[in-house]
Amino acid sequence: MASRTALRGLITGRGPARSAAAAFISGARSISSWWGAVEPAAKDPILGVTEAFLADPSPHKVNVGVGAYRDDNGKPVVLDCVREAERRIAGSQNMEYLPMGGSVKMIHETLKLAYGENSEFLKDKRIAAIQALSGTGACRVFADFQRRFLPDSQIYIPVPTWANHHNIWRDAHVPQRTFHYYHPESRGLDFAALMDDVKNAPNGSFFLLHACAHNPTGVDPTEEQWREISYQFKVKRHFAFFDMAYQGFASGDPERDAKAIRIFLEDGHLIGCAQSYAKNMGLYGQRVGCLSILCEDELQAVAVKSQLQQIARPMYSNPPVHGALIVSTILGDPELKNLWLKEVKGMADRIIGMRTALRENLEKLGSPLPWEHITNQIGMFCYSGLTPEQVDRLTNEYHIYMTRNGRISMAGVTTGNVGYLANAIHEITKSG
Ligand code: PLA
Repeated sequence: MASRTALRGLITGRGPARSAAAAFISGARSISSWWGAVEPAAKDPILGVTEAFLADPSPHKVNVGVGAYRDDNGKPVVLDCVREAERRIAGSQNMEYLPMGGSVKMIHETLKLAYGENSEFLKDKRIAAIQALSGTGACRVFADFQRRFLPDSQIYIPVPTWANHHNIWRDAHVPQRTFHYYHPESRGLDFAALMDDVKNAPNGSFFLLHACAHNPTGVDPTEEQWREISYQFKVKRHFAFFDMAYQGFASGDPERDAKAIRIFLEDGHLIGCAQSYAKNMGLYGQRVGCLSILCEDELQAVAVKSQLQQIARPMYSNPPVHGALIVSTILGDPELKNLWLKEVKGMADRIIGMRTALRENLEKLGSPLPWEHITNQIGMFCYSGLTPEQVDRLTNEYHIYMTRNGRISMAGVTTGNVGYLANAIHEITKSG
């Protein structure tokens, strides 16, 4: 009714109809201004690289931005064990909701990977765990849980870390502190500074630790260093939250890559852990992962799990079913599990081979710079030491896409592009 009067007012431009028209227009303005203050968000430093890559028409373009595994032809990979699991599942899967906490079978198999096949904690039902929306979702639910039950706590995050860690704990309103991790001069671990930060943090602080294949640096503590870190955590009664997004990608063996966690367990820590099947099973878009918290006893684990579920319920209600079924089908069958282990090793080995190839290519070109860190670092990434300006040149002049912190996703390097990549890096670094 009001709008009809307003419309007439607009047409005739007279009398009360005219003011009705004015009111309508200003009303319309206020409606359109609901989102008037919204500015475009900053581009994501990692996923924004993929967007830019996709928009580039150059036939020479190379994407070594996001940590997504490619075969030697640069193609995304669906693992054979996943294909076989899909074949077995086909037709038998219903589309019912999973319970709020997710697939019990998938969670059980996943916990065995982190805590050990014969873990006493699993037998004693001391681990509160829910299926999570991959590693990101696991971290986020944990951060919300931390905020809800220990609202005065903070989280210590390594420098540098996966950029999204900052967003996750920020959005959960948990204050962030940092601790030393990478030593730029040696391109290795700044162990002394790390230990100082652990010692100087208030007793009972929360620390975020990368369980293996640290992103973005590719630098992990040695076993001995992990033991010292664990010991000091015990002295200080700190809480270790392990983000394990690359189990299998460091050494090629998921069991070996769980070593840091096992050391903390041996030392009697009550840890938290985020696990992801994005990388090690190639289930990126399926969003399968697990959040677990080791508790004092079964009773506590039941309580903690119920609260984790309660955090998930208003957020996404329950997790997706298909990826979880793929995982439980693979890990629940010894033959398929063996095939998976072989395929994880295959992916890790191809990356290690590409590290050698990239370094050799740079050295053959006569690069005056040291490149040993390419082969010393482990996991999916090489923290090259290239500056943001040099990365911009790689992108603008050579159509090579990577994050501006100089991180190269070795998983995107292939026999076909390694020469081109090495040459471009040499061209932009040879003058020093
Ligand atoms: N934790 C770390 C340390 C990661 O590097 C990533 C993914 C995740 C968690 C989350 O992975 P998920 O949610 O897919 O399981 N990091 C990627 C992708 C591979 C990304 O930024 O989302 C990366 O390129 O750094």
